[in-house]
Amino acid sequence: MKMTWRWYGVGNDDITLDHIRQIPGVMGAVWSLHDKVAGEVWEMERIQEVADVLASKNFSPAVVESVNVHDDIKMGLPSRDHYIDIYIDTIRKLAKVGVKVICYNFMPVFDWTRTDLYKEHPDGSNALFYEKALVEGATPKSIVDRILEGAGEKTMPGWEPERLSHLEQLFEGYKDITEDVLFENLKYFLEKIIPVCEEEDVKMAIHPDDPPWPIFGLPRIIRSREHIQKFLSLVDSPYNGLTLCTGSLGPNKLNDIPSIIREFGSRIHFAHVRNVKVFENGDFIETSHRACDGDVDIIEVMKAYHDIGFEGYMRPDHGRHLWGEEKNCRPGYGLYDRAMGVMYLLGVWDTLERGVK
Ligand SMILES: [Mn+2]
Repeated sequence: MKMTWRWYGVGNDDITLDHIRQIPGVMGAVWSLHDKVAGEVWEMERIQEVADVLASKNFSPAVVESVNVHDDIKMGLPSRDHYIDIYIDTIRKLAKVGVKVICYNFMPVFDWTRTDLYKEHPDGSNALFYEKALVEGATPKSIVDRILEGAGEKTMPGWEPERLSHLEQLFEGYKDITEDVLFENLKYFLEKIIPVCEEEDVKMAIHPDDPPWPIFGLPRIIRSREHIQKFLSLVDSPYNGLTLCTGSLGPNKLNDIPSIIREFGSRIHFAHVRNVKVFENGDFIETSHRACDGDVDIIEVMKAYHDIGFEGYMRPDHGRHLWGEEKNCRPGYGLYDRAMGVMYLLGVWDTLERGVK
């Protein structure tokens, strides 16, 4: 297992590479060109620039999260071929600097969705929170406003104000897209890109839907064992793989994550490890990584990875915001709780390595 850390780039993240290299065991920075919108060309000079900065601090550039997929590809519009060509161009360029895994998602309109960015825990820390009834009774626009207002000046992946300003148009575009059609459009995309990935030795790793159920009538197709199995069979190549996110699958308690890891382990290229506490009414809040703090048994998750001999990349996913850091950090991406998360995950891992059961 190779431990990594999501980093938003020079001038775009208060947590610097110098901070990150003091966290034990972190070998790579998970990066992206965060100013690029879906479908935009990634210039080689920009890619090289990030690779050089990472190399200067001894970090691997092997994981990119994300290269976003244009809505025309998800909707299956005639213009998709143009955007797929651009995607292929980006894959080839990223391969040149040593990128081995690209994380992406295929969620229509909304990426991850929450109702509160800073919900307080009893201990005074705060974290991302999802209130089920509120989303069920809300309009998409009101959730967008709520999230963007909460984020203030910070840009957040998946929540680009420009794109979301065309909300009605986006919903109109998806109105006839069922789960089956979305799967077909994903298959079309994969059939074009996976041969290129095989040639370039870059593995694609789809991120599950977060939360793992349909919202606002939009289809969501990566949210259970059955969906994952269907997804992997769309194109049966090791290069068509998963980002297994415990925090995304976790809010549905029917998802047995350790058994999903054991079943599909060889296709998991990137592990997001995060804990969530799920309430009886379906609400959930993100917690520390410690197994007993939430409903995802992180120890069993790590044991499953250890048992399958997982050699892919891992990162602590979101963390809580501690000691007032929410004033400066991106929601979910503070320093302290994620750093403690790394130590917890490595603590469990190191113990397993010693054979202590
Ligand atoms: Mn994740």
